[in-house]
Amino acid sequence: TSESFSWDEYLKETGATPSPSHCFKQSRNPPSNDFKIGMKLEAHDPRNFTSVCIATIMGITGARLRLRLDGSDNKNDFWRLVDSSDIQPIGTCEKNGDMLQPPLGFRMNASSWPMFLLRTLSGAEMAPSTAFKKEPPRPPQNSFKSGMKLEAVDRKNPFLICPATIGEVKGDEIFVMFDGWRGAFDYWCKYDSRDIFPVGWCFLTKHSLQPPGTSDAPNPKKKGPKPGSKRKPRVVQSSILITAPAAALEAKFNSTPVPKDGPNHLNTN
Ligand code: MLY
Repeated sequence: TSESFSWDEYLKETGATPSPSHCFKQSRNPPSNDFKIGMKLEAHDPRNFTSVCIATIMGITGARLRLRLDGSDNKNDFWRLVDSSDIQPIGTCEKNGDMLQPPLGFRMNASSWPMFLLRTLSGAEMAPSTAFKKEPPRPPQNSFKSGMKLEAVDRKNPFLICPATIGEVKGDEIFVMFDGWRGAFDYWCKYDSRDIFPVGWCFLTKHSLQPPGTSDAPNPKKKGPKPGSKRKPRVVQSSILITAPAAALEAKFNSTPVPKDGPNHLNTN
């Protein structure tokens, strides 16, 4: 269960190191969540980012808000950190000389938007500007290293934050691998994504943390390298290794490129 998951024990078990906090575009001491369910604010429409819409807070979880765009359905809720630059107090849009837009998939006829807006805002409890926190600066460079642990939003189930491992680093991107889920939920993202957090973030912000999955948990019967041991090279036993020149071997074994240390080969145990 999630209550029994302990990073301390898990890090010992896996012999892994946590990603240093300076790797993340997250506040070193996490912001408090001063919002309340039912409050309204302005948010960029995640499905149409140039639109600023009215959103209602449907839930509060750690330093995150569960948001629903007014006039949208209940199938497109999304989550934002309290220090996200995607959210702002009501009135910000108008102050900037912009217009509030209906969400993509507005339930009603577009012509009813002005009246809908008026009604949705009248008597609404507006989130106070003090609840919005400044977005932390982005780290100057990608300092993640393959094998480092972190906590990451499961983008297929974005209400969940789970233990994960950096599988690969490529330029400004990192491959986030969910521990124990055999790759089904893994994704590439920018190193400065707001969906990734240092080990301990959930504990500090009182957000629930999922335990790792069990599909590739350590299994003594499973063949393969023991946790912490180096992977054995693949074709060492072949007799032609002794006689064939290096160039011929290259041609024979490298004709179909296999990504070295690619995410599908990495054992997270
Ligand atoms: N019941 C869903 C949820 C999986 C969640 C995986 N996350 C935690 C990486 C499923 O099994 O598909």
